[in-house]
Amino acid sequence: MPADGPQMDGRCHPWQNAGLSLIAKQSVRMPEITTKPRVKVKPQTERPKLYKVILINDDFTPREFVVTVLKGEFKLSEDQAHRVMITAHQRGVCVVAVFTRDVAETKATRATDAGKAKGYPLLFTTEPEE
Ligand code: TYC
Repeated sequence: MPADGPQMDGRCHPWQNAGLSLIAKQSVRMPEITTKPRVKVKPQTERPKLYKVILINDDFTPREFVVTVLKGEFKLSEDQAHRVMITAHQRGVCVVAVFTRDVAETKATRATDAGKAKGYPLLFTTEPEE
């Protein structure tokens, strides 16, 4: 291999190129670089994990109070709140709504505390969505 000039295929070592004048450098062809295009593009924004707020039935909290809490804390209509309450009453539990973790935990705590303030064992829990 020659010590002071481009190789036969036009490529050269950096230290060979460094000694050339500016004009000469501009005329030196750099090797063509081919890159494989990325096939899969990672989404820029990941969706946050969601958590269910679950209403648990008990034998003591008045139905109308459960409906009032559901309307106040979860912004359900009278009809939606009544359906959720009846479902929990009949089946033991009912999913109220899904939120990000912080919001779900805050609402579940506030709704549970509203029952506690009245001496009721009303309970809302949270669990992650599949
Ligand atoms: N089971 C209660 C009653 O008969 C009403 C009730 C419904 C309480 C749903 C809690 O999550 C509940 N008074």
